[in-house]
Amino acid sequence: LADRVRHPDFLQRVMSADEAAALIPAGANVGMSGFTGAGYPKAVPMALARRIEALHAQGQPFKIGLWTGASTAPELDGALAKVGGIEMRMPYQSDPACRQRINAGQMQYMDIHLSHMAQFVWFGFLGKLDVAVVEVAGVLPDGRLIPSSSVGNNKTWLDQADKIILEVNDLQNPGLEGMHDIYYGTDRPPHRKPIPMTAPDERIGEPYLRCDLSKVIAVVHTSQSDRNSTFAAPDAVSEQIAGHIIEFMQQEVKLGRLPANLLPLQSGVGNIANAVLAGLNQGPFENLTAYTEVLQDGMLDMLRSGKLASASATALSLSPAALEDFTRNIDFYRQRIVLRPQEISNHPELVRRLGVIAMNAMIEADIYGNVNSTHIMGTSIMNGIGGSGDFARNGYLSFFMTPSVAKGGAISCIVPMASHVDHTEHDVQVIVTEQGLADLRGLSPTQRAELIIDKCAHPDFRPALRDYLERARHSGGGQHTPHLLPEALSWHQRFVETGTMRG
Ligand code: 0RQ
Repeated sequence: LADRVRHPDFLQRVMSADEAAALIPAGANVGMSGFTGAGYPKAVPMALARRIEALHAQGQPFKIGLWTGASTAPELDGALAKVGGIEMRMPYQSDPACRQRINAGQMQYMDIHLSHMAQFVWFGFLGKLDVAVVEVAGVLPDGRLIPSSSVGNNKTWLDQADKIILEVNDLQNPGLEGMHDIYYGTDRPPHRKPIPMTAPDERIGEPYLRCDLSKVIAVVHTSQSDRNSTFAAPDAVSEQIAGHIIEFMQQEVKLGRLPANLLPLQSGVGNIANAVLAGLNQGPFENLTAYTEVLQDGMLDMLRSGKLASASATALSLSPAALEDFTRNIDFYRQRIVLRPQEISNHPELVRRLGVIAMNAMIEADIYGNVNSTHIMGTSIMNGIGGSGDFARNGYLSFFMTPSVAKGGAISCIVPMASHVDHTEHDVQVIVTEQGLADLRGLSPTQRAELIIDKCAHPDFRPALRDYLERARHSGGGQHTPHLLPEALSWHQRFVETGTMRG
């Protein structure tokens, strides 16, 4: 471990994961590292879960408040949720065990914009942060920390927590050193200054995390890889969605509303996002840039092909094959990738200034362009809003994409009224399904409804949507956003009762 931990006082605090987990008190708010399955602590959460399980078996209550960057992995969210160890989880999760407990009402979850999390902690809105558990790639002789494969909220956790537990993971590539840019210029209102960044690849901070040694209560050695999920190869539906977006962008360039190399791209997680990136990699645009939160396989492909000149993010989220390439060519990638705190990667000021093109997947949209990114049938959480709101509200252009139907065609992803709204009609400029693309800019609600039904709805559901709109227009109710209130959510109710939205 001495080659990774080059400060003697940190070395003196080395202990086992079980010993470190024993230092976390019941009821503590714990800020853990981790963002989309990268850079999360692996040993301490598992040890804490074992401890909680043993205590629960003896009838002793023990839960923590668990704050992270975003989603983590089975060793963290999964292990702690399974033993009933989480009282309140924030800000984004995608773990099946967490989801199950949240939807069963056994665990609290506060789903907030990823850019809000750090500042809400500085403001004191969420209570005291007791312990930080942060994975790092190493410790410098002067006590600064080399971040690992994600930055997330680590700067804030290290700064705000009373006590710090570090996991030094020797499977994290030492070549990550120098890839990060940690900005320490943030302050609370009324003392805020403009963030001095005008290009997506600009470095404005330092490559290391600051750490107050007097707060470090444990250093744990781990040797375990990140989650590294594999992505499915793009399917026909994703490719069609990607095709519509690229055609639209070409048109915007022709009309002089986008530069030839577009504007910095933000791309959400998942297979559609990867298909869009694959499409762009084959597409006509050169010298692209990315200002996003997660770097998936698709962006590495684009960096390698030269289509993408640079990428800024807060986390890597790579398949095993992409990780291998990343490891082999880390010097190449270090010149082109900047990893930043999520309060910077998702900052509204920067997203607006840089003119980011936001592309995110959704669960459903209604005919007026309100978007649901998070809830199934209005009540059950899927994952969370993540960064989609940070980018959609503040970007130059905001795309939301989905296949037109889900669950083998039983569900229309275009509905009369969204069963939950994460992105309002005011923040949604373009809706895309495999059927087509609806450009909603400059349109009134009823104009939007006609376009969304025509361009995006599945042909099987189009007549029923047209019929709904038509009857709402003759219902005698308000005609700005016509609705039949008793019927507006009847499609969802029908699915809940019969397993299909089809009448
Ligand atoms: O369910 O797995 O049980 O079959 O929802 O749907 O089509 O696999 O799509 O994996 O791209 O996820 C919006 C959830 C899409 C994701 C969402 C069911 C469908 C399937 C998943 P099954 P797909 P994806 C940056 C940006 C919010 C956060 C965000 C997400 C499952 O993209 O979490 O944007 N976004 N972050 O069957 C009922 C519908 C449905 C439906 C799909 N209309 N009704 N179920 N499903 N449509 C990243 C971060 O912020 C970290």
